[in-house]
Amino acid sequence: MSGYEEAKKRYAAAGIDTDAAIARLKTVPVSLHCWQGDDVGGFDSKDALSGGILTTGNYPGKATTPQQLMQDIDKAMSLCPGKKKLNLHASYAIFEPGEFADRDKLESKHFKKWAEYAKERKMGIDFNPTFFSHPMVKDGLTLSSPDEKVRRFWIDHGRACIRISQYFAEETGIPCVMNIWAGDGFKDVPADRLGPRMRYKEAFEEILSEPHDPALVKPCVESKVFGIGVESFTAGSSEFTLSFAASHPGCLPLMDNGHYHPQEFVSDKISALLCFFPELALHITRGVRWDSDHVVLFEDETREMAKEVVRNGALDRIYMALDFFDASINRISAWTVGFSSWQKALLNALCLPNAQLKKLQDEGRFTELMVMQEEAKMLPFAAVWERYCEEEGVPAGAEWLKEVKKYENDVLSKRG
Ligand code: RNT
Ligand code: ZN
Repeated sequence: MSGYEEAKKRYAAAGIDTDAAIARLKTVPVSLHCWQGDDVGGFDSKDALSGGILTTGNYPGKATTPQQLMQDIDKAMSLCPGKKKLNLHASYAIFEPGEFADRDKLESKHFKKWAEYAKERKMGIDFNPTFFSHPMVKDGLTLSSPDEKVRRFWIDHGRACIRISQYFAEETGIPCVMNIWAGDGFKDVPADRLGPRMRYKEAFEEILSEPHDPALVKPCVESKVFGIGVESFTAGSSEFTLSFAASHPGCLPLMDNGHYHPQEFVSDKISALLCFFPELALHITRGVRWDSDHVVLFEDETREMAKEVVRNGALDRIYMALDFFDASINRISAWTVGFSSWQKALLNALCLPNAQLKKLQDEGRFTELMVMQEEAKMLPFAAVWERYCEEEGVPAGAEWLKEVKKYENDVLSKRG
């Protein structure tokens, strides 16, 4: 008997159908973020990364052109099992030689190559306006700036992005999740907190007033507790974005698990939001001591978040995207480990006796609940994962690292 057949029997004895779990996972899209490939650089500006986020490290071989980035994404995706979606930022617009459009003037034609790329691969696209790394970020503010010209520029950018999101959805036939995150805030104690937040609110409303089909474009608002250089105040705090989404039908809250106090857990917040929102969105990351955006690993909180998505029956209500950027390691490996870790977490959650565990809880049998939850950790999950990878035609285990090394030798090391 193969390792998988043996494992399948063990799971079946616990009431779990691993074939069904694998089949289900194959239908669930997860968005892979383009920005791990070039340290959030983008193609539209030479400005250094700013806006409260930061990459550290200088591993050689990063993509500097659209062709390189597409080639690298292809490589990473070929090593990851599962259904993919591509997550783009507006700063990844592709201009013809001599052409340029500033962010407030972006059009769908500047993303035609990405739409074609995604269509050829039968993927959907998610999109993000880019409210950072740009000279129009004034005193750390964009949509909440007291300067009317600054605000106008960024509102126009947001509206342009709604049109581009609609274009992506129409081209690919798959809804486009458009996430609004701006790092607007203050380094030191502000004298006025309400003013910036009211301006931010009104700016969001103007952006959302751009005509779009709510079945095709899913606008989200992402909160954050603080950023580097804006430690004292963030306009888009958790209360702000949640209240905004709750009071603006069609707008989804987006939780990034790096954006809360270290003892707050997004795994606990998912069910709270599911009580009120028909749909929500996640940025899956790994914060080490702060919102450091380390590569996602198959660790406790990752697993717990996936469990909450799966056992609440919310795989179709939660848009899942990865969000990390580590410039200190091979970027293809970073993508592969991060994407695969979330795949593992979802598969693991699908292979747990969720209904039985819930029953134990409801019957107040907490001793058995603890014992059974611990026992479930010992099921032969590796064999199920390997079968999933095999069916998806990707190398399981560290086999894929050999391919990355070869790619590094043949392609990445030849980049200037
Ligand atoms: C920043 C937010 C945001 C960005 C991306 C690049 O703290 O997490 O989602 O990481 O938009
Ligand atoms: Zn994020």
